[in-house]
Amino acid sequence: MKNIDSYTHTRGESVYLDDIPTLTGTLYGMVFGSPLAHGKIIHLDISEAMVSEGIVRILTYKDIPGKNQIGGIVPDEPLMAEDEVHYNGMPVAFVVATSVEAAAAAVKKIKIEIDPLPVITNPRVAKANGSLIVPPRTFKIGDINKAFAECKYVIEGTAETNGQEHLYIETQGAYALPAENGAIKVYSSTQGPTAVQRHMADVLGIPMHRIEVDVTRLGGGFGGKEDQATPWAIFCGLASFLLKKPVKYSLHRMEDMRMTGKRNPYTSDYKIGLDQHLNIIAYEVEFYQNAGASADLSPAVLERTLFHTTNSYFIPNVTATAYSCRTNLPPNTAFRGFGGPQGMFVIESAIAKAAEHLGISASVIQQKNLVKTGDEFPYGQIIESEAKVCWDKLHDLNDIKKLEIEIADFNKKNILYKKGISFMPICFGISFTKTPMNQARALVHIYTDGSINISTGAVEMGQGVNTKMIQVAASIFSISPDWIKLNSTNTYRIANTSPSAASATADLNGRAVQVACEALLERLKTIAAESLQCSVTDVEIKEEIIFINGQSADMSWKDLVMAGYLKRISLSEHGHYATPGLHFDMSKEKGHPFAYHVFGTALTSVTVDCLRGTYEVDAVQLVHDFGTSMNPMIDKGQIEGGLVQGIGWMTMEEIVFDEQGRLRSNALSTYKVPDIYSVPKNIDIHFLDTQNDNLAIFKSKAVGEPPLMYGIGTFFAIRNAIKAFNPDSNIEYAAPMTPEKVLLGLYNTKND
Ligand code: LUZ
Ligand code: MOS
Repeated sequence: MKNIDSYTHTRGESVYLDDIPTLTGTLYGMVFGSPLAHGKIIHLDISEAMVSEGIVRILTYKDIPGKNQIGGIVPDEPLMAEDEVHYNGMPVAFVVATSVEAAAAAVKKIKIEIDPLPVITNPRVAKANGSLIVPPRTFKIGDINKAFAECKYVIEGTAETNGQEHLYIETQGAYALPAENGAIKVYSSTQGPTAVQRHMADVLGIPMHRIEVDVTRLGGGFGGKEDQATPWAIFCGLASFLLKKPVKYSLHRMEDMRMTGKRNPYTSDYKIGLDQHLNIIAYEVEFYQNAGASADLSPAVLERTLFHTTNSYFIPNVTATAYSCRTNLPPNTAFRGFGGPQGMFVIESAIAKAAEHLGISASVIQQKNLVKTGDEFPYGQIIESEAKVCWDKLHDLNDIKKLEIEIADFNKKNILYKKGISFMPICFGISFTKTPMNQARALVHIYTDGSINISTGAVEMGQGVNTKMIQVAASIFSISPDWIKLNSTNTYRIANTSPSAASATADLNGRAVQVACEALLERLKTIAAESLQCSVTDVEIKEEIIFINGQSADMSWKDLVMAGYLKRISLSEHGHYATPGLHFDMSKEKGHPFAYHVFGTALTSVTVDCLRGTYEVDAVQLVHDFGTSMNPMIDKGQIEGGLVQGIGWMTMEEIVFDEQGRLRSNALSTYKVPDIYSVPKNIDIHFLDTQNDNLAIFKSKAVGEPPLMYGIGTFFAIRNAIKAFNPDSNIEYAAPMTPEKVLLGLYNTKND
């Protein structure tokens, strides 16, 4: 089935926040953000702004009727600054005017006097100052001290990954409308409608039942709208609530880049130990997460880093400790992979460094240590592994020996171009790491003409989840998808939604749709059995026709639905699903947090221009564990997009904050993301079809986040090419591998 959005997307008819027709009298808001990263507010002067043309009102924290607090995990984040600012861009006031231009002009006239305080941007400095968001956590298995004593090789090092700008095509935004009796309706570009509803209720001081959040679709989220869509919606909601007018705010790209958090940068120290057979028997790691100025989702991101400490490998003795460090940057947040990629980069760096030390290819160590079914991860879950199958299939598809000879040959013949390859196995746990979040609901209405309308908690953000929901219902009823319409995501129809995140949206909401549809199907079959005088178990629907014991009856889907209505049965159902079998005990840091894991392996080859430091990704070939894909076209799109986004994070995307905590890479002229010229020249995706039972919807494994981590392979392929040019290069294990860094690495040596 084609993505149901492709028709309106290609015609420009899909409705995003900014396409919602505005009502007469709509006002436009804009945030005034702190010009400094840290300090005490001495005086806020809005007098000049207040007399600016078109100005209606300027809101500060003093106008908040409820709580000035939007922290999701830790209550450490005010909606608007009170007496201190903690990052450059932190909201201080919200200007409401009759037009976007008037709001922008007034924002420029606001003056603020701030007594500056020291600015910390480095997580290690924050840790040294004792400035942590939450207490550190340690995951442990075996006994590393004993194991290190038995190792033949012990290698230590440091690895770093920078942040990443989400760069959803649609920036953050919201449109709030006053409703009767002090209720609010808000259109929000959010992955988490319930998060918006819950925090808005707190800020306005009203119950959640008066807040209707509605989401048609997003122009991308990537985690950036899991928690951080909330403040903009509340600003509009607050202004609308106080002024009884519709209020809209759609952020300019530069406002969005400056004021929102990004992927958490990490800096980490590791020690890896191998025995004489190259088994990794000990691994010790300390992660320093740059959380930014408040907790946001960072404690949960930190947890997912710990869960992915060993990537796709079995290591019997591990101690991993993670620190969430408070700095004066915008609060960092969810980003596709959610801490997993950051943890996986460290173990891959450790393996690469060990291989370099031993003078062998990293793939020898990687292959030797792949996790097997029955192995235990440091957090106690026993694995069902497809790691080796993926690795082996990739090797079956390629003559690696021949490829290595060809590359060595190329590198010998070419002085100024060098090629490098790498393997990148991935293993990603599917489920929210917070067990209670693994639940979802769906509301299915069948109308008397046989057509169906479905609401779920899933937010469509380009990932094709709505198409998959329709596929679930169409296949259970055995009717054409044309009968089924997916509704917007709305907190009045579906309550207490988990955000569309963690790669789990199609699984959780698809299962809820399945529960509802199966209940309706049973009910309809009973009606068919009654009117056709047979037993329920004899009834089957096949392509909109009712069959009795394999014989076509003179009854269509539509007839059956009408018969059900006339018999006064309910043609509506609310399905609830909660992933079974999940548990995790934080006091022991052990349990079974994931429904299942997704595996795969990528082979990346690159060519580096050793005069310029530029590079091209020649090819990425990968074998990916889809389970049984319910929509290969959509899933392939997710793999391609995730891979390229991962390559961007690892190579050209460079976030730069200066020492004052000011974002210097604050526009698309200074922040480079992959374009059509920089994507791999060839992407070759092989489906590993596994029939094994799993908890995925229709056994079609989650596909949203895992492919991003294939991009990590590009870093190591480029590194190998640099080493082919200059074996003494001192290039560090620090992403992104920008052309600038490559150039330095090509000509630096260990003695520099
Ligand atoms: N969000 C979240 C996520 O709240 N919990 C998670 O475990 C998660 N994992 C990936 C992406 N978003
Ligand atoms: Mo996400 S990082 O699954 O919002």
